[in-house]
Amino acid sequence: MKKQRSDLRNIAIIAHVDHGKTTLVDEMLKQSGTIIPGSSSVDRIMDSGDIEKERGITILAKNTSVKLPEAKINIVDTPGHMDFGGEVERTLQMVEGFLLLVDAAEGPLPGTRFVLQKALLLDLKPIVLINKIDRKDSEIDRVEEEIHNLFLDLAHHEDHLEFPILYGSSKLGFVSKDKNATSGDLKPLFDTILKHIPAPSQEDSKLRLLITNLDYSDYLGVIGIGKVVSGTVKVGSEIICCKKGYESKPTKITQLYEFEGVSRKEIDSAKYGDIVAVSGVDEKLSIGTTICNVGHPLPVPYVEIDEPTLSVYISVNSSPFSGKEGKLLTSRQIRARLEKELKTNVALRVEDTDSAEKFKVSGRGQLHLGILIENMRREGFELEVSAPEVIYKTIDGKKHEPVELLTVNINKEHQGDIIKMLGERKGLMQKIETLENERVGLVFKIPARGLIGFRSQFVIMTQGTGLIGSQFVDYQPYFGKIAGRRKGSLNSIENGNATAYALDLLQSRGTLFVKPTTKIYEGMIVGEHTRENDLDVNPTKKKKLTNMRASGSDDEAMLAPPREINLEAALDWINSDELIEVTPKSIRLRKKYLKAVDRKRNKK
Ligand SMILES: Nc1nc2c(ncn2[C@@H]2O[C@H](COP(=O)(O)OP(=O)(O)OP(=O)(O)O)[C@@H](O)[C@H]2O)c(=O)[nH]1
Ligand SMILES: [Mg+2]
Repeated sequence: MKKQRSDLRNIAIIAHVDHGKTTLVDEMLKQSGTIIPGSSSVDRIMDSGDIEKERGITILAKNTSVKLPEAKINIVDTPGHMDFGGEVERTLQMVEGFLLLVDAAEGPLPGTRFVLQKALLLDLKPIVLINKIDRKDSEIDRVEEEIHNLFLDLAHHEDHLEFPILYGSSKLGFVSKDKNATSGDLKPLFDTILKHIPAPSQEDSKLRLLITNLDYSDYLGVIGIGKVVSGTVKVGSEIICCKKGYESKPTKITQLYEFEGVSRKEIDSAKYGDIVAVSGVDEKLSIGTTICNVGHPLPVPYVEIDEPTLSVYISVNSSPFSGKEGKLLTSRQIRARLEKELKTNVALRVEDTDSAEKFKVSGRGQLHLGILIENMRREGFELEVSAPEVIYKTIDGKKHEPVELLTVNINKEHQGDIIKMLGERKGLMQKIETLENERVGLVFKIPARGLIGFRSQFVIMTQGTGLIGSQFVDYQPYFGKIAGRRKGSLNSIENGNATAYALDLLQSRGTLFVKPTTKIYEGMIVGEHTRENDLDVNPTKKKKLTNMRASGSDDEAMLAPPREINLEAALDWINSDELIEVTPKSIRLRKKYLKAVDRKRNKK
C-alpha cells in the first residue's frame, strides 16, 4: 500500500545563472531559524568552494534543509550555469518538486528553459517565483507572460500548467502572492511549498537508496548522496550496491548523515523520502547506484546525464620554466588527481593517450574543464593544456559533431555584427524576435565547434551588454570547415626578460600579453599579431646605451597595459599548434614547437 510522509518535503531550486537561488537559500536558512542571522558575515553561504566565492557562481549542487513546525524541507541549491547542467539533472532525481526562479527584469533566459525542461521531463511539481521584484527595471507582467509561454512550450502534461506564482526578492528576504509587495518575509513561500509540493511516498517498504551525487573526503573516502526511495536504512545494517547488471558483495553502512544548514549531522537511520549521505559502502560506489537489502537487488532506473562534448589534452609541463612555480609536476601526480576527480565529477571522462605524460580529458564545456584546471593549479600543479576540441562521432559511416542551441539577447545595434559572426561560424538562424527596450532575441543552431572562442568575441562586440546561453541538442552531420582565429601570434625567439624598449617597438605589431621584466623563453607567445600570420620577434632586445641617461623609465611610460591572459581567455584564444602552460603563479601561452626552425619543418 502506498504510504506518504507529511513531515517532509524535497525541493530543488532552479533558474538561469544569477537569478538569485543561493541568496534565497540564505534567507530560508535564516528565517527558519536554521542558522542564526548575523552568525555568518558571508552572503551566499552555500557557495562554499573557493572559486564559487570568488566568482559569485554556484558550481556544485548542494543539499541543505530547514525545519519548520509543520515539516522539514530538504532543499537542493543548483548551479545556473549550463556547463554544470549535469549537476542539476542529477539532483532533480532527489526531489518531488521544484522552485523555478525568474529574474523580474531579465525574464526567462536560456538557462531557465534548460532547467525547466529537465524538471518537467521528470514530472516534478512546479512553483514559480518571480524574483528580484525590488529591481527598478522589473517588468513583472511581461515576465509573467513569458513564463506562461515557456511552460506552454515545454509542458507535456496538463498538470504541468497548474502552478502557483509568487513574487519576491531574495535579497530583501520576502515573498508574496501580491506582485506589488515591497516587504514581508518568506512565510508565503514556506506555506506554498508545504501545500503544493507532494510529500514523499513509497510503494512498498523494501530498501532502495538511489545515489545521485558523490562527494569525496580523504578521511571518509567516497561519500554517496541520494534519496531513500523506499524502506529504511540503518547504520551497521548489511546492504548491497546494485546497478543494471552489477551487484556488489554484502557490505555495511558505517556512517549516515542528514543535511542541516551548512553542515552534515550524523544519524542512526533514515527512511523513505529522506535525503542522506552515506560512507564506508563500496569503493566503486557510482552515480546511479541503488543501495538495497541483501538478497533484494532492486535497482531504480536511472536517467543518464548528457555526455561530454569537448576535450583537451592535459600533460606534464615541458616548458623551459617547468618546476619553477609548482610542486606537483609528474604524470603520476596528474593521473592520481584526475582519477580522484572522476570519483565525483560525473560528467568528466579521462582517457590515456599514446604518451604516458598526456591525458585526454573530456567534459561538458569550456567552463567545466576550466574549473578543473583552475582547481589543480591552486593545489600546486603545473600542467600543459592543448586547445579545446569537440568530440566527433561516426554515425552510419559519416562524421557527426555536437550541435548546440544558442540563444542570444542583444541590443539591436549589434544585431548585424553578431548575425554575421555566427554565420561565419556555421550557425543557422532558427528564430529572431524583437524584445522590449530596443533589444533582440536570436536563436541559432550551431556546431559546438563554432562556439569555441566565440564568447570572448561576443563580449567585445556587445561591450558586455549581450547575454548568451547554449545547450547541447544532439549530434548532426559535420557542418564543414570553420575558419579559426583570425590573428597570428607574436612568438619570442629569445630567452630573457622583456624590456620596455623592445615592447615599445613591438606595440605597433599587435596586442601584447607581457610587460617589461616578464621572464620569457624561446617559443613563448608574447602577443597577438595584428595580421593573420605568426611573427617571430625579440621582446628582450636592449637599447644600445649611447649616452649616460638610464634606459627604461621614459619608454615604459608609453606602453599600453598588456592584455591580461587568464585561463578562460587562453582556452578561448589558442590554436591547435599552441599550448597553455598552467602553473600556480602563471598562465603562459606558447607554441608547441618552441624553435622557429621546428615550426617551419612541421608546418603542414
Ligand atoms: N536586486 C536584487 N538582486 C538580487 C536578488 N537576489 C539576488 N540578487 C543578486 O543577484 C546576484 C546573484 O545572486 P545568487 O544568489 O548568487 O544567484 P544564483 O542564482 O545562486 O547564481 P548561480 O548559482 O551562479 O546560478 C547577486 O549579486 C545577488 O546579490 C534580489 O532579490 N534582488
Ligand atoms: Mg547559486
